[in-house]
Amino acid sequence: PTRIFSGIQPSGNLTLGNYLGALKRFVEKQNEGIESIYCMVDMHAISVWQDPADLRHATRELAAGFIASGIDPEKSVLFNQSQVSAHAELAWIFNCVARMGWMQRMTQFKDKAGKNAQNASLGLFAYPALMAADILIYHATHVPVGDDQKQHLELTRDIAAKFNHDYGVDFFPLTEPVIEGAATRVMSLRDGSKKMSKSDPSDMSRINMTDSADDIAKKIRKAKTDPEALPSEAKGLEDRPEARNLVNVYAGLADMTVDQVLADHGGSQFGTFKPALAELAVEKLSPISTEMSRLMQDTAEIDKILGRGAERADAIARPILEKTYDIVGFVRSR
Ligand code: AQP
Repeated sequence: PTRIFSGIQPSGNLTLGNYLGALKRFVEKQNEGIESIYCMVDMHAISVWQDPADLRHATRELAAGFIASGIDPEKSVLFNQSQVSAHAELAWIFNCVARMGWMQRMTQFKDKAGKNAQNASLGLFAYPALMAADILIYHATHVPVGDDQKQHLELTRDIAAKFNHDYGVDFFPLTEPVIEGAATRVMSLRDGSKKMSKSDPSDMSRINMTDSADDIAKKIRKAKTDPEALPSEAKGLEDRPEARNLVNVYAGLADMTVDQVLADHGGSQFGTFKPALAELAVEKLSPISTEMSRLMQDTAEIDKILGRGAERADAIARPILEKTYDIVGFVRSR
């Protein structure tokens, strides 16, 4: 049977990249009736230092973002990672299965650790093993993610395969990534070669889900572009990363293909296209941010939802962890 797992880090404001690459997809999967488990991965977030009060706030606001985007906590399982200890427990097993060399190849670690990798946390290095545990503790078959997570998903399969091989079992599934839609990699508004990211120091590089209509319009107006008009076909965007990004975002927000967007807007200058994009972005994002702030007025209710979600998640994870411990040879006598 198909079971979906995915997560988002409460490491800052939710961005348009997180929305188009992840959240919007999650809602579609839930509404297709697929069993879905969605997690605020707070344990991942602290692989880079987080102010405790900010982390608490970001976790609740992220939960509000899920619900405001259309995740129904009755249909889907919605919780924060640290409340289900099986994630951390399975991660230890996977730390012992994964190889140092595999981790050293991870481009996200190289990007985030930067030049001074010796000073990065051990947790940041081991991040993909915890991510594999997040997924495999539920025997999830599919993981909807943005394009940047492809390599981590391959590593998840490698860990599952090595565990199965080392212990001579057929226990963990080889999970498939689901990378769909027109905007699987939304780029920075300031630099078409960099991914739009919560942790980019420049707020002008991203659209936050909580931005006001004015901020959204301003950021799109100031987004870096080239001086050419839009082409009439996708292939005309090949060497124009900034233009391609804005068209992809339009397509993602409007549920259109890139070719459909260009059929309508090919030949337009950015002076015309940017306001159209800003209007569309405000139309799609404003209701979500309004609902997020409404939900954030009652954080006790959010905590209750996360607590209930954690209990449901734990009920699925615990037996899989027990079975894993049994396979590994741990004595269980209490
Ligand atoms: N720019 C993006 N375009 C499309 N999808 C994206 N995702 C992130 N950025 C983009 C997808 O969002 C999900 C959650 O990501 P995450 O919070 O686990 O971490 P991340 O990928 O590292 O995202 P950020 O925003 O860049 O956070 P920071 O700055 O804290 O590292 C994933 O499915 C991801 O693919």
